[in-house]
Amino acid sequence: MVLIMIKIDSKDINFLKKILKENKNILFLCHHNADPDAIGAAIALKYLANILNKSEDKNLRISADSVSKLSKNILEELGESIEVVQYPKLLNVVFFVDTSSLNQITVNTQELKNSILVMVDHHKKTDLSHLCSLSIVDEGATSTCEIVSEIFRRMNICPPKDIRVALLCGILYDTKHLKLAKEETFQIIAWLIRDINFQRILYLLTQDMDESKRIAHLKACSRMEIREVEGYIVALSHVSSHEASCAKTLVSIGADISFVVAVRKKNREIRVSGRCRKVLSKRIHMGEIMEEVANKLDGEGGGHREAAGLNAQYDKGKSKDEVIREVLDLCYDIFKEKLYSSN
Ligand SMILES: [Mn+2]
Repeated sequence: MVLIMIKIDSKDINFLKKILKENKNILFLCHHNADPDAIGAAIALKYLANILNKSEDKNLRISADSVSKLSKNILEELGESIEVVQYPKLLNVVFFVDTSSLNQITVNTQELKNSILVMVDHHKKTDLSHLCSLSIVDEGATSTCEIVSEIFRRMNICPPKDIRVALLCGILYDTKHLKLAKEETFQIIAWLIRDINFQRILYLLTQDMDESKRIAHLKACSRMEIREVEGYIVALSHVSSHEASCAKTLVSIGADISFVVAVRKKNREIRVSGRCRKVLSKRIHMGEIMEEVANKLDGEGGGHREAAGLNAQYDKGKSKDEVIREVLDLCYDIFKEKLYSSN
């Protein structure tokens, strides 16, 4: 069997080994709202640093300015902790884990130049990688955890069970429970999963939806207005928060296209989120619709073919109901226009 694996330059593997062996003060930085991929990769890299460096007085830390709820569950389950702090104290070596640019972290940028910088990531490279002495970046990898697993495999080190659980969580999370997995993802999973119950990993990655989100979904449904254009079902609704998730829900339960408005009087802000089915996205582009609606509202909008949104200022001269009505009508009209012109 030919093993298809992520390609990492042997020179890079050796250089990484050298950095970890020779440095005992290392900070592993994760991006804002650190997700299971960032957390899993950082935990595993810290473990690697710990076994490669023999000093007694090591200082190996993981830090992020915020951590997602799911990541907190995983950390708790594995008995790991990370420091949640802005402007962490920088150490001799600083790793950017699952992080491609400086706007994803809160650090003292000036002080960074006193450290050896290393990047391990799977996003598109940015200028930050030029500042790094070593960047192990593979845009083709589904997750940073997949890259880190491959680093272990190439170094011939099989990490202990807890570390493999952390890596599997990251891979499962970033591949949307394997929907985005590639052949090499399965190869690396086969290598990691020995003695691990796959259902346990899936369980670690499930969480109850917030009550506020569930209520918003239900309100969006109960307030929904249904219209029809050329056989397409258009769902229009409004909530005060979670509009994106509500728009997604309306499509998932049967609409072809949905627009959900949230008027936030306090912030004097109007937000709209739109979603449509893949079939419909072959005819219209949600991002273009949102951009055009935003223009009419003097706001800003855009996005992808199937998912998009906009922000605009709320004009206090009008009542909330009036604004909601106007904005939804506008979304509907522009959608209709775009649909007709696509014929
Ligand atoms: Mn990631």
